[in-house]
Amino acid sequence: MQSKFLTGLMIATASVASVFYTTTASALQLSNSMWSQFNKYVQTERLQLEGAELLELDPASLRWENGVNDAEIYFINEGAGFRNALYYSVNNGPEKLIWGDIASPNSILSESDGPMKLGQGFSLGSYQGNTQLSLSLAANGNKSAMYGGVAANNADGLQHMVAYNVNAGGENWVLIGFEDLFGAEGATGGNNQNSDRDFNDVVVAVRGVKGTAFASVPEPSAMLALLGVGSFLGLRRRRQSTNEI
Ligand SMILES: [Ca+2]
Ligand SMILES: [Ca+2]
Ligand SMILES: [Ca+2]
Repeated sequence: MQSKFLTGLMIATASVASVFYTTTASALQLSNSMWSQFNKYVQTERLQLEGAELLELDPASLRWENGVNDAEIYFINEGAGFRNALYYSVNNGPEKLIWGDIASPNSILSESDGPMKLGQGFSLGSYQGNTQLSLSLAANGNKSAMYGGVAANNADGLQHMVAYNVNAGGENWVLIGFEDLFGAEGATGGNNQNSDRDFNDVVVAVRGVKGTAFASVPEPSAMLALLGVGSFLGLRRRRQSTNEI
């Protein structure tokens, strides 16, 4: 009798433990210190991510990194008025939802009813071998306005995603920023949305992926600003004018 009771109790405890484990595993969350290591690159609204020391990656080149366990994506911040959604696809397969309403009471363009917590994570699963990862943003949750890492596939023909290699906590991560507005910077009329091209509308950090360094320079002025060359030139100009005086 007593042993039956104990067995029952042990089974009950085991099921509680497994439920608890499952819940814990799905509630991925970055520590504050890890989140800060990514968030420090997020500027105030309408200014691009800044990472002079970071290696920029071709956002179309992201692949699962061999030898890692689950790949995970973490929400770092959002500077968007839109309530954007984020999807992923594996080897150009069907798009699967990661988050459907990327808004937060604590983000740089906050919404008090936003459901997202800064640093919250999502498991993208476990893969082996050379597996392509694609992320795409549905602007304001609209799947007919999807923007991803291949410029030619975007409705305005422009790049809407930037990716950087970041070493944090002794691991390689990829920091990714999305632009959610259609069209060139400041363009109006037609489908254009007076975009700021700040690429901070959704910012995420991904563990367990790698990418190849970005070879081309799609927007020279933006790249110069991003790499701090603009401020260097500004400094030099100021120095020159100082010399002239
Ligand atoms: Ca923004
Ligand atoms: Ca927002
Ligand atoms: Ca923007």
